[in-house]
Amino acid sequence: MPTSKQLLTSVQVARFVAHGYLRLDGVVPQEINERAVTTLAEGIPEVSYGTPLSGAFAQDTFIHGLLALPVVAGAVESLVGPEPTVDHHAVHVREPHEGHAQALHGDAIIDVRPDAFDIQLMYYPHEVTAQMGGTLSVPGSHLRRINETDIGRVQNLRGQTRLTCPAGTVVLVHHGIWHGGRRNDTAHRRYMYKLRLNPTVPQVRLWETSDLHAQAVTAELNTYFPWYEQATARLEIYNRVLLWRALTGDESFDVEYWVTRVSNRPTLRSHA
Ligand SMILES: O=C(O)CCC(=O)C(=O)O
Repeated sequence: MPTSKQLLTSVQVARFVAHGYLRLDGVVPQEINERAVTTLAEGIPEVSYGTPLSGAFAQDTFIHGLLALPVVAGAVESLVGPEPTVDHHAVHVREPHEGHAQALHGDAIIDVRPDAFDIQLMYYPHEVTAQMGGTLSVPGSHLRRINETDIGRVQNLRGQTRLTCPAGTVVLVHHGIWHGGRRNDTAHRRYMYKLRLNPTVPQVRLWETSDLHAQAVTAELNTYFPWYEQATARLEIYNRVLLWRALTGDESFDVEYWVTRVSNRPTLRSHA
């Protein structure tokens, strides 16, 4: 197993910017998964808002082991930098035969920061099957800003994904993603551990950037999702370009002409 952290590539970060999440299937060893299930059932330690991540969790906790995995450490650092702080963490349970699903929502209040985002690490220590109430999320929804359960009455959207995954799966999501726990129709509790992290450094080129100008980067940023109407997708592409400009520091980057067109302010350039 590699021991140094594995930073993301530009294509992977562009995919995160377009989809609003990054999936790492089955990356956590079974030994950590087993400790996690025990801890999640018993309760997790309290952590104050704003605690530096490096000192937040004792070495003997499953959380420390999870975050030390090179693939997890590298993905986290690529998105929020080397020394993020803990916003909060929580255990999310879908109870056996609970009978209802959680409403679709975005976490916390409307958040329109153009040049920063938080990530939420969602960790599933056991297998999640289709009947177990996996987290529903809507790819590409994270930049269509909403306030908490504003979209709660929406039951289904084309292209939504309902997570099924092997034990030891980690999903890193942009704070704005629309999501909700689904109904658990099995006789077993479904656990998910969620950790929100705040960046403390500018989120500029924090990943492995050798492929920064690859055509695949633009292709990722130009992804359309089924829930967009053809015309409204343009707003999503526009917002992604703004985020990509912030993440790369490249103020000239565009997809087609979406941002360049509406940035044109001849009056501000005029010396007349
Ligand atoms: O339990 C789940 O699958 C999702 C729960 C969640 O993310 C939330 O309550 O914000």
